[in-house]
This record gives sequence, structure tokens and C-alpha cells, in this order.
Amino acid sequence: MMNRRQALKTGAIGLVAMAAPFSASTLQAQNQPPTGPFKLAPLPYPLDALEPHIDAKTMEIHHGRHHAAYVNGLNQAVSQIPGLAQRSLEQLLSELNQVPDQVRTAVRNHGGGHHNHTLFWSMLSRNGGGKPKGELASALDTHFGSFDGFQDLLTKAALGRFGSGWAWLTLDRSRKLTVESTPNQDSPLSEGRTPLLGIDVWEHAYYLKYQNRRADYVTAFFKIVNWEFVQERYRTALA
Ligand code: MN3
Repeated sequence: MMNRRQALKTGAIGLVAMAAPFSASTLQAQNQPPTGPFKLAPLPYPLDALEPHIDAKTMEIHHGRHHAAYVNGLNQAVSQIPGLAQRSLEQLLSELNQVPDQVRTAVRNHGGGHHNHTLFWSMLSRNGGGKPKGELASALDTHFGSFDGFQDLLTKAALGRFGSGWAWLTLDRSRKLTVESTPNQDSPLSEGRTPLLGIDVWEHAYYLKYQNRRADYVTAFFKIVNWEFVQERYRTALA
């Protein structure tokens, strides 16, 4: 069982399932707003806030349909097992082997999708870009030689992920930073690592504006990274 302290360390931004009763047993249409227990939070900025790097139409579809569908899928999965909805999302993903077989894949895919996307929106900002400061900047230098060395590794991970998935900066339990990628919606939490920064390289994240030019999207991503949020996640994960 994950205790509260661990939950806080790995927790993103209050992604805790509420214990409220629910009756939804059928998967809602993908464009219906999720009804719970897991909820789709509004974007933390207007749809066009990340223009020109990520266009408003992509944000609208990505958040309002793709992310919403993951929340609906997760709610549908947890509704099948008594007690599951009372676990936090971080606990579900960190202890996938504690999730019953019949819904484990759905929790991995839809729960991962919900967690990854909730982080992703906060990892971006119209005032983002540049380089991190403070402890995180020092740690990136220590682990990767320089910020440019880190950026190069994350770019390679993003471009090297065949098909759909994510590239990440993660922190492991020994406080080591790693650049890695995961397939599909797999969360680094399921491997015991805390995601600090992630880039969604599913085509739905960039295809409208960039078509097959994933490299251009990755270049644009670095211009809108919300380093203050990433620095705060790093501080919290170390604490
Ligand atoms: Mn996505």
C-alpha cells in the first residue's frame, strides 16, 4: 500500500479518486464529459495559449476528446471492481500488479493516459521555454553534462519512440535522473520512477500542424516547457 507521503511525492496535482458513489457501468460516448469518480480538469490556460507552437484546434481535440476518453475509460474500468475507485490514480499506476487482471490493461492504458495528460498540460506554458534554474539545472548538468546534453537525449528519445508513446525525464528512488521513453500510455510510475517532464509523441499531439514532422514538434515543445512546474516537481520528489 502506498502511504500518504508516497502518494504526495508521486502525486501530480490532486489526482485523487473521490469515494463518491457512482453508477456508470457503460462506457460513455467519447465526447461526453467524464462524470467521475475521476474527472477531467479544465486546461490551465486558453486553447490558443500555446500558439504558434501547438495550435488551438489540436489542444481542443487533444484535451476535450482524447484526454476525456482516457478519463471515461478509467472510470469504466474502476467501476467494475469494488474498492478500486477509492485508490488514487498514482497508487493504481504505481501498483498495477495490485489491480485485478480483468481491468489491469484498461487501468494501465486509460489511467496512464489520464495521468500523463494531466501532467502534460501543466508541463507547458505560453511563458515557457528557455532553461531550468536552481537545483534542477545543477542536476541536469551533473547527469547529462549540460542542459544541451539533456535536451539532445530527450529529443532522441522522442524521435526514437516507434509508433505512439512518450519521452520522459524521470527520477528514480536513488535520486538518479533518467531520460527514457514509454510505449502507448504507460506511466513511469509503473516502473517506480517519478515523471518530471514528458512529451507526448502520439500523432494526435501534433499531426494537424506538423503532419509527419515529429522533429519540428519536438523542437517547438522545448519553447513552451513550463520549467517552474518541472522544478517544483523535482523539489517535491526529492523531499
Ligand atoms: Mn496525447
